[in-house]
Amino acid sequence: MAPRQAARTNQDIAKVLREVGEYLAMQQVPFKPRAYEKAAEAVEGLETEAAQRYAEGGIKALREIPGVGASIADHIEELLRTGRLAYHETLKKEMPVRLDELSRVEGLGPKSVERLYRELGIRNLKDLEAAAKAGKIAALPGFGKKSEEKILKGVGFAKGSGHRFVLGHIMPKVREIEAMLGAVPGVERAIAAGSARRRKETVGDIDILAISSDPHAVMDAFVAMPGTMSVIAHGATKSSIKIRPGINVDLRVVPRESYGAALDYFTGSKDHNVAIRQIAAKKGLKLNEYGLFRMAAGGKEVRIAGDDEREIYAHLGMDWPEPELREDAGEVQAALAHALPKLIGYGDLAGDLQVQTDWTDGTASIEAMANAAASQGLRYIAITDHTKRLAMTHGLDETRIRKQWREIDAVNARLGGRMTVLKGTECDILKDGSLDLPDDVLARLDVVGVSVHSFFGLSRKDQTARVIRAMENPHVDILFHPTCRIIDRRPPIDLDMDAVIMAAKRTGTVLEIDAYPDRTDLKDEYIRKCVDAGVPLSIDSDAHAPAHFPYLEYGIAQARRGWASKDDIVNAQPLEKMRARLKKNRHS
Ligand code: DGT
Ligand code: CA
Ligand code: CA
Ligand code: ZN
Repeated sequence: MAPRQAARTNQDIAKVLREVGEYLAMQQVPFKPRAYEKAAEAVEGLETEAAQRYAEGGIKALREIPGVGASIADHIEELLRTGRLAYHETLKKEMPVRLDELSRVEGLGPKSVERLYRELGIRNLKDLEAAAKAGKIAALPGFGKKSEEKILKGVGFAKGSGHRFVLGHIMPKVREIEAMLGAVPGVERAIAAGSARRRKETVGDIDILAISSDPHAVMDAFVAMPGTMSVIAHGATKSSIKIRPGINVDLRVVPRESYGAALDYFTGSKDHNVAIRQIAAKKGLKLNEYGLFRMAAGGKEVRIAGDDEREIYAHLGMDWPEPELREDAGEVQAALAHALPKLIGYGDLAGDLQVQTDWTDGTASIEAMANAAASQGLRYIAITDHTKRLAMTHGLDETRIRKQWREIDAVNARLGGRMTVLKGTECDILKDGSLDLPDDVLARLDVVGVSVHSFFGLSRKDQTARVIRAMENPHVDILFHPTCRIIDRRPPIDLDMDAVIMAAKRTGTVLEIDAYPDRTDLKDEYIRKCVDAGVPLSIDSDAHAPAHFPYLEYGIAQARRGWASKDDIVNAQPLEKMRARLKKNRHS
């Protein structure tokens, strides 16, 4: 076997753990796959490198990572010490498929990967594409023509999407770069443009703009930045580097008089740029990354705007569109008609309605989570631990959840009104759409969230019926992470989203925007449909540790990309107003 690269960074470790989970899922081992998946997520979400934790606190520090139990901590130790994991290699030998490639194909779960390998010898994306094109997959019992077409489409998607990065994993780095460049002598401003400024859920690369009186100094500092893997170009006004974890960063130094035009141009999107350039052309103006120009007599170009982005839009007769809206999805027309939405602001959330604690798979106590939320400026949280079907998370049954209520009462008494802790649940939706807790328990909760954690592969018809049945339960307030997608790892479940949105409207069920970085579920286009239909939304962190509350930012970003305003988001409202908008209180 080819020598493995040392698995030392958090992302390397997460990748190996995730693959172990997927191999186990192929072997139809129960529960364990999700435990590995959870551990992978936890490692990826760490603020410090696991290697550093281990160096400082040994195996004990690894066991303290949220969702990492003793045996997985041993695995991480082995990875850190030797760069490999024998268990992973054994599993891989039994099933020599390129999981990193195949798991990116939408609709292709571990069980299908296993069958395709066993029956057709498919090991990688290339094999898969060839087999699909030759009609071999359609011929397999249980697959058929339709799955084959879906797989081919998924292959196309996987080929194109392999090199994008989750916004929430990259934003901390973006801010670091902005701060680092901003501190270089001569730099007046350094800011990220591109998809990062538009807060797209994934970014292909990072585009930074700077104004500086000493471009050489900025460029030299940039290419010498810590974490640089390679320098692709080092020029006087434009440089490009690759930084860990493998993402490219472009830096352009622009003159002050062009800053607004350059910011607008490099923020994009490309389609938005094309649309506003046409508006400029209709007015007889020329817009490019240097400025907005009018043609004077003798063919001379006269700059009429350029240093300020807002001024450019004003000259075009448009209101300034927030970067999150710039996808040529109607914002250009709305800006011309002075009818842009007033988006929810980044500081507008009052509470968080999905929080896990150490009663299940979270790392911290109810009180510690409440204090962490308070320090982020929130006024209330709902404790929503998993229910018993998720046995590996020690999901709560009736007895334990009642016990938890007493603890919540005690915590509330100690918090003295600084923060309110609500009694909630993340109740499992069973295969038939019934719920994992009895109605009389649900009736006593402040916030009932429900979610799918199993049978991801049901047909669209069955999956949609299952989810809608759960939403029809009069005690159910919120559908958590509605599509269950995990970016680059798990395709969304097959739901008829229009039907789900209609059901939400009809039943008064809130749909969640789960802000956990690689979930960001709902995605922007569905949020927009909810906003248009008047379906209430929540933005929740899905925090499993005190450090996860800042993830709310990515949920807000997604909401803004979906044109949501403060009024669309139930937990942007003060406690009593939020409560009044939950189903139980609207209907009883
Ligand atoms: P990404 O990096 O794939 O996540 O997406 P962006 O939007 O950051 O795209 P990128 O990095 O290729 O380019 C940054 C911006 O530069 C883009 O949003 C708009 C602008 N831009 C790039 N190429 C073109 C082009 O050919 N025409 C126009 N009008 N704008 C462009
Ligand atoms: Ca970019
Ligand atoms: Ca770029
Ligand atoms: Zn969940």
